[in-house]
Amino acid sequence: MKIASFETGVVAIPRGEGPLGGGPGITTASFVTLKLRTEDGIEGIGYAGFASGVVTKALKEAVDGLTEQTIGADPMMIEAIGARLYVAGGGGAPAGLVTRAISAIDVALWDVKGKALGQPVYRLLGGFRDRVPTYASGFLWRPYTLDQLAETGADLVEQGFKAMKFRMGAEDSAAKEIARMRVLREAVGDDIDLMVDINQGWNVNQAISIGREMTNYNLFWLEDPVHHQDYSGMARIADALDTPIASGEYHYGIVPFRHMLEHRSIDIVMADLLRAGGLTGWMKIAHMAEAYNLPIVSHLATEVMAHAVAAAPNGLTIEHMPWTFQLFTEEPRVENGEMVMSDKPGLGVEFDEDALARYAAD
Ligand code: SMN
Ligand code: MG
Repeated sequence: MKIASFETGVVAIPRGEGPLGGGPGITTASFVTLKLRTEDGIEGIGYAGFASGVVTKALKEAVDGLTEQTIGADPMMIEAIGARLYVAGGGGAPAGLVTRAISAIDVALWDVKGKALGQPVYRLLGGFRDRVPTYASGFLWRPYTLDQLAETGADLVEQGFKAMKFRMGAEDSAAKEIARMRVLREAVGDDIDLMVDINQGWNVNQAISIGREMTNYNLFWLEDPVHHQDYSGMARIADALDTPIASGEYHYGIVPFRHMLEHRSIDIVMADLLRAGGLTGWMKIAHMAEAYNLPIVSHLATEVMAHAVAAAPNGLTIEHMPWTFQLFTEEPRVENGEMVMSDKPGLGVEFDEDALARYAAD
C-alpha cells in the first residue's frame, strides 16, 4: 500500500471564550484539515490547529509541505514516516508548527491503518477499554461571573457530566479566586469532580498559598499553575499541596515529559497530541508516565484523543472540548459521564463536508 495523494483546507469555526491566542477580535478557532489518500482508495483524516489564528496560513504551508514528503510511502510504517518528517522539518528538536503538522499527519496515518485493518484505532494502540471517563471542559471560562459559574455548573451536572473543569488565575485577589471555587462547589455538590486550570497565570508562591486555601474544596487537579517550563517551581507546588498537579499541554514532542517526570513536577501528566507528535507521540508519553506510576489525561481534540486514552492502562479521563465537534458528522457519545468508543474502523469519525464548506477560510 502507498500514499497517493492528499488534500488540505482551512476552516474557521466560531467559538466562545477560551485561553487561545489570536489577537483582539478573533472569535473563531482555525484548523487545517487533512485528508490523506492511499492508491487503493482508503482515506485517513487528521487536523492541525488550536494554534493562534494568526499563524494558520503558516501552519497550512507546513502541513502541505510535510505531507508532500509522504507521497509514495507505505502508510503502515508510521514510525518510519514520522522519523523522516522530523528530518525534513529541520531535524534537531523541531517544535511549533512543524510538530503540529507532523501530528496531523500521524493521526491521518492511524486512521488509514485502522481502516486498512478493519479495527478502531484504540485497539491498535493498545486496547485497554471501550468506555472512558470524560469531563466537561468547554465552559466555565474566566470571564464568567459567579452566577454564570453556578448556573452552568448545575446545567453540566444536569447533562450527566460527573466531572468538569473551570478556570482561575485572572482575579486581583486570592479571596476573589477562592470565591469562584466555593460558588461552583456549592452549585454542583460534593459528588462532582472539579478541576481548575490556571493556564500559567500564577507564580509559585501564589500557587502554594491559594492552593492551600482550596484544599477544603476537594479539587481533582490543579492545572498549569505556573509557567510550563518551570519544572522545579512546579515540583515545589506539587510537594507543598495535597491537590494533584496536572501539566503538560504546552510542551512539544516527548522529551519535556521526561524532565517533568524526573523533577517530580507533576502528579497527573497531561499531553496534547496536536503538539506531542500525534497519537504515536502521545502513547510514548503515556508509557513513560506509567513507568513513573502516574496517570495521563488528554488535552483537546476529543474525537481523536479518546482513542489514546482508551488504549492506555493509565489513561484517567478524556477532556470533552466541543470546539471541533462541528467538523465531524457525529459527536463523541457520552453516557453516564463516560465516553463510549465506537467500533467503526479507524478513528470512527468522518469530516462533515457541508461544515468544511460552510466554515472554509483562507
Ligand atoms: C485550553 C487550551 C487551549 C484551548 C482551549 C482550552 C485549556 C484546557 O488550557 O486545558 O482546556
Ligand atoms: Mg489547560
